[in-house]
Amino acid sequence: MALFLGFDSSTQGLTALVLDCTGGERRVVLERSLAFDRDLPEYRTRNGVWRRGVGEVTSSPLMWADALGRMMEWLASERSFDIGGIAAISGAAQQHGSVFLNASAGGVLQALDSGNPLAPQLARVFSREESPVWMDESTTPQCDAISRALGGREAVARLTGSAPFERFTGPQIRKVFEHAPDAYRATSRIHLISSFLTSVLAGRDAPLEPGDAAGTNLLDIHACEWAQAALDATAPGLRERLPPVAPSATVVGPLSSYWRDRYGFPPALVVTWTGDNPSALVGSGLFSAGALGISLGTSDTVFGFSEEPRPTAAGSCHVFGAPSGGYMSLVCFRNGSLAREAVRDLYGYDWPAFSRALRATAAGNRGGLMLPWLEPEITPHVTQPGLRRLNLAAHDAPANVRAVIEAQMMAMANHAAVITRQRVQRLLATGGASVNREILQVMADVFDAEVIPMASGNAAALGAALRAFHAYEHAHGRRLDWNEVYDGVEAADYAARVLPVEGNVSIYRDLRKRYAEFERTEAATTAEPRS
Ligand code: ADP
Ligand code: XUL
Repeated sequence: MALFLGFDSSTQGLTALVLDCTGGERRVVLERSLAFDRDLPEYRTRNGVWRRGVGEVTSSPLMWADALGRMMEWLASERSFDIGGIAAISGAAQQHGSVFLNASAGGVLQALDSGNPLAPQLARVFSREESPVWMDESTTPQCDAISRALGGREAVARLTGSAPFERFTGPQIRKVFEHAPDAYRATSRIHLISSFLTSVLAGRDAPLEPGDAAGTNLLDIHACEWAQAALDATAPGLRERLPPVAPSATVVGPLSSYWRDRYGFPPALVVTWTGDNPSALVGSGLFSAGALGISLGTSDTVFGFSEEPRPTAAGSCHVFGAPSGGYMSLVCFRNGSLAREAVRDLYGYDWPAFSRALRATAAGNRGGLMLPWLEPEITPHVTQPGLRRLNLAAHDAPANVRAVIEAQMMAMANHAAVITRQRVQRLLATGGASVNREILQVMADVFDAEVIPMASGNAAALGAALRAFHAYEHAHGRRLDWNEVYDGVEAADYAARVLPVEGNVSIYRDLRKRYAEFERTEAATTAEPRS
């Protein structure tokens, strides 16, 4: 039996997915999630995070490791499959967040005591108990300083694949260096969440791979190595604090003896984790340009594969390494699921009522528009949040439901136009909200493209299991082409595909321009300009 275990450590929870690849099969045999707020209440997170000072959003690295430990324990107790068949393990994690470890971490990870639970043993390895996450907006001064040191936003984008962004790891590290110099001095290793969790499984310090490493503003996107000029512009002594960058298919080692002795896991190969978006690219089977992926999770993201990096400082498009080789372009929206939930809750709806409201209202919403910036927005850059309406009565509940979804889809379609010059005819939808057909109908109509929902809803976890499989084969001398890796995966649910309705498409063609204008005017009056 050849089983491959993929994790997705996302903003609000952790998912595990087991893929059976025995004899040419690619069958998902198990998928299970836990939610941080509900299942690990002692960490007191809300939607998986802590909101601190102005724009500061952090979470607990100990909680992420603890959740992984609990999931491993649950997998070991699960009787529907044999953990002895697990050949390799990989994962995906929310991007950009940084984990600051002190000098004791390496030794502790190597010598974990299998007689005791994980979390108490890890409690003292952090030089900072809180990790900034991708929702953090507090580093505009650091972005500006890095930008100045490297010759402007355009120059940073050309070098690292992205202009400096508040949530990216480099600006976050610079802030720690400036505001907590003692903690910075006490830090021997700064991991991304992905490489931290890889290290916890392998019991040794893991490298980063080019997908997630590109979310730092520190990687030379062309050479796939740390860019010395960017390191110098960020903080002193940074190179020795960062993990090395290795190819995406790197096997870090066997699962450490802690997991084998405590729970009876086999010495499965641990493969470098990547970011949730690069992993979703793989899980969506996007190995060439053409279709786009859309993830409707805590963040909403639009992404596509590209052979060449085409970084631009205009807008919010990022270039990351694609784990399958080549590159990916991505645009990220902060007001995703939590904005949909906020509007849903404002009108006392549940999801079925939310969907009924979408069905009961007409495309174009009779010209009513909303800017759903309940939190500061990444795309476009908005620092002063607030829900804004145009030709839309606040008391009209169904129209407001339609307005939030139309706004999100029009923003995605407008801003994602930079990803590809071709007309996009197919969208692969994943993430928690992709189960909602009414939302997918608006997506299809706004993009004028067919929308295929992913069968599992979690392309990132599937991508992780596929990366584990690919690296395992590679390690055994079988260099599988990515299309061979993916062949047989029933990832996309073609039976549930949603087609655009011609009459609606033409309505959105016009409305998208009006939305862009409304967005431009409001963003200009509410965002502090970046230098
Ligand atoms: P992440 O991985 O970013 O933590 P998920 O992709 O798991 O998030 O998505 C979780 C979100 O899915 C929830 O916050 C919820 O808003 C959304 N969701 C779940 N069911 C529905 C539904 N029927 N319609 C719309 N959104 C939904
Ligand atoms: C991407 C981004 C988010 C996080 C959380 O740049 O910030 O999508 O990866 O999912």
